[in-house]
Amino acid sequence: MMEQMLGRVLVIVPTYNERDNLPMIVGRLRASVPEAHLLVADDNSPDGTGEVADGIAAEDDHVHVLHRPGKQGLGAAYIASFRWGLKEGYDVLVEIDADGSHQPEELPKLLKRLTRGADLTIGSRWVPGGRVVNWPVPRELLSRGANLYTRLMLGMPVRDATAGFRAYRASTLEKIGLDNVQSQGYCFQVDMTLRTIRNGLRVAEVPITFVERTAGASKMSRGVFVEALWRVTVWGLTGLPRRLRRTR
Ligand SMILES: Nc1nc2c(ncn2[C@@H]2O[C@H](COP(=O)(O)OP(=O)(O)OP(=O)(O)O)[C@@H](O)[C@H]2O)c(=O)[nH]1
Ligand SMILES: [Mg+2]
Repeated sequence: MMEQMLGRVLVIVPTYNERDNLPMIVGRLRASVPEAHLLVADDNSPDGTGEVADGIAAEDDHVHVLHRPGKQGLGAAYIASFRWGLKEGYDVLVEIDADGSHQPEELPKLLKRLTRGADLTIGSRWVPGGRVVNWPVPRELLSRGANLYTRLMLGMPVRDATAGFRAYRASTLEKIGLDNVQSQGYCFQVDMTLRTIRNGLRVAEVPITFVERTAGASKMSRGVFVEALWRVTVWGLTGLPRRLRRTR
């Protein structure tokens, strides 16, 4: 019913060395949103995740694989996947991590919110009802602090702009345009949120329970964090005249 209202849904799963997690996440997605198609976007993982994905796709016509030549960052993997999905005519494009942090069982909630008048829905840790399981206090403080800084610098009414569990309408991606998106990592998520809002589109946050990965290694690095910090600062400062004009 809900999927009839939304049209065709593509769930994009970016992977880099997620061999132990991929079969689990694909199985849970197929159970939770049976009509949706999946696209695994693998950056030629040295651990053979790409071959694992090919094996799954060979057995299941709802699963597709986009092989990329090497590790080029999360943003680049998503941009290439969005282009693939738009060309194939999907109506909704979903982002979800492969490591189990985002629970496929919560995806219907995000999709449902899209049908109730949103152009982008974000699975949010930092709205009432949102939770994080198994995070040490410093990690939580870092995420909360980064989101507070982002909100203040950019003047966006979004509590979890760095979140990577999202559902976009195809029309949203078409309107904001995918050319000139340079950001990677967390910054990619902030960048896309800002572009959505600046195009006058509606962003809705839905509370989720985020579960820290139990298998495989993190790809979060100091570089990813520093990129987000300096880009948000630059956007904040260059956007300041516009915000001042608006409040006057
Ligand atoms: N294709 C592709 N996927 C990536 C790249 N970097 C990260 N990923 C995937 O993006 C998702 C998020 O990366 P994580 O390493 O879990 O980052 P994180 O959630 O901030 O870090 P943890 O909390 O430690 O898990 C995972 O599914 C990764 O496999 C990349 O360069 N290319
Ligand atoms: Mg993760």
